Amino acid sequence: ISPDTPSNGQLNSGLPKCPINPPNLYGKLQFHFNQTPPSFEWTAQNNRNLKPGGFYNPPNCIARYRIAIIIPHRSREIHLRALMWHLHPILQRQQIYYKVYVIQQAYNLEFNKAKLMNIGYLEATKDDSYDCIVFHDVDLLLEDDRLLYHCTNTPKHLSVAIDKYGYRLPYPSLFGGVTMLGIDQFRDVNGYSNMFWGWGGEDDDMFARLFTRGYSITRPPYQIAKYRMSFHHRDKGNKLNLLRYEILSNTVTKMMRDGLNGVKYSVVGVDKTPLFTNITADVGTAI
Ligand code: UD2
Ligand code: MN
Repeated sequence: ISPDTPSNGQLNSGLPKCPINPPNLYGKLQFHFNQTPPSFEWTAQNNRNLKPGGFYNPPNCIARYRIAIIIPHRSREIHLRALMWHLHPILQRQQIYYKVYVIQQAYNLEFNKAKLMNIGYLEATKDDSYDCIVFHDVDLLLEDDRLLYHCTNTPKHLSVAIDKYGYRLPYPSLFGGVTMLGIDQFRDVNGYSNMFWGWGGEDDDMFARLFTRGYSITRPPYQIAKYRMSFHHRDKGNKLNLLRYEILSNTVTKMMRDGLNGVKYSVVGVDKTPLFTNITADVGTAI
């Protein structure tokens, strides 16, 4: 990803490229954490530079990076309101060309986070051309905006230090929470496995895929890669996946047949709200 690729339609706009280091960052962020998060409408009122569908293109300089933000979601509206309130101003200060896609699992069958992320990739790359893609848990709120959601040449694990885990990695190969991959890198590992129904394992499988294809993961320093996780119990319909270790043991042999190239889903609806493009998908069931 060359940071010098100007976004389409602005080639001859005469605007300068955005600086490598965004000039108006705040550093440590304030949290109105214990209050109920603002409504989507209130957040939209306070983010007037957004275009329908949660799209932003810096008005005064040419963005260096074009990023699709993918949020897998079901029945976490309060967390989604908090994330929209918190994240949009950060991404705008970081002068990114971006769009937020919420991939909503339809119906109440077993949750399949990884399949929603595959769907997010496929639908976003049909919608526009991006340099990289961010997969973002709905409940993670960045504590310091000096952590840049800027594309890098290697896969990046952004949520390094989370309050729930005592601000350190629970284990060295953790690749869950908030991650960023180049568009081609994600395609090169055939995306996520579609076989992880319920909680756990899909992020470890992705780590194994990247390792198998020779990618090394980079992590920003934990001093700024700090997140708070909005409180939650285990969700209904997302019980511990008892097969996760068995599926994980077959990652290397299966990865080229289980992922982007075989994901079966149907889009039930697309709603361009002011803050995000809401794609509701039927992901089917395990059998
Ligand atoms: C960890 C990982 C997460 C995922 C999960 C195992 C970190 C920081 N997070 O999170 O990435 O690997 O373990 O699957 O390492 N969700 C819904 N509705 C549901 C259930 C899940 O929207 O009913 C989404 C939502 O974006 C949520 C994410 O899936 O943040 C992960 O689910 P979780 O937050 O319950 O899992 P958690 O916190 O154990
Ligand atoms: Mn969580």
